[in-house]
Amino acid sequence: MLIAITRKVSNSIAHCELTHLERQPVDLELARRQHRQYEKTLEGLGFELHSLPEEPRLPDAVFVEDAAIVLDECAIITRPGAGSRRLEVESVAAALRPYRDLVHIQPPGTLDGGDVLRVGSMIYVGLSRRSNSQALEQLRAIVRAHGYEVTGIPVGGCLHLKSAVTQVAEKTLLLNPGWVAGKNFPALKLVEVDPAEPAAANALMVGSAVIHPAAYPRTGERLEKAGIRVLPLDVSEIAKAEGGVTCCSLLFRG
Ligand code: CIR
Repeated sequence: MLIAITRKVSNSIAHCELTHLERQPVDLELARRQHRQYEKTLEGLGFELHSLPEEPRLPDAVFVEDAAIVLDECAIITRPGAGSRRLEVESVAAALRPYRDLVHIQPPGTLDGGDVLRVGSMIYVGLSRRSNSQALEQLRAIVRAHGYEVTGIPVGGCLHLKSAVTQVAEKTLLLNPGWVAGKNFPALKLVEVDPAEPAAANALMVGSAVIHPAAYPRTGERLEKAGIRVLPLDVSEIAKAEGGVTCCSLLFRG
């Protein structure tokens, strides 16, 4: 059974954390409609949806990806780098508990799920403003027994590693070479974002297709040319909160 954990958009999303973007008004109703469409797309792709209730006092709580890393063998509950986001993890942990043994990142480690890219048995961890080397070492110790190799990747110019690079097919990554160096991934094929669309590297791989923001059609074309089926979604309001399509779900086999 394929499971998707999501969480409804908070009515306080206008007070979200922003690092690289100027604050712009978020249309809350539109954000909720776009998020519902995202959830429906996942349902249409065969995921059983666990849509958590809104957390009105946690503006960024819709971005459930940052609260956990779900592997086949266990789930790692993060300690988000932004203090305002630390309370998001407990409800995500509760939702994951029926499916996985849970292990928690401990202080002084900080880790956002958006900085964790798993490709097969490789786990790449972005060393960003949100995620530090103490958390990387903890993660390495947790997953070693399960056969994963953990590598730190310097990230600059964007929020998370997965703002800069995501997996779009078994051996293919979509990447913005200005934010993360392609040489970090020598064994993988790379598709670069269109230079006019620097924020287009965040795609959500779902089976043989990817969910990708409709705002980045040129990069969408590059993906199609590489033989990847693209499902464009309008996520304009989520993007104003510096979120992408991976951030809004945790996808795993139940
Ligand atoms: C934040 O700055 O934490 C949120 N406004 C956006 C988080 C996006 N999450 C992600 O890319 N995984």
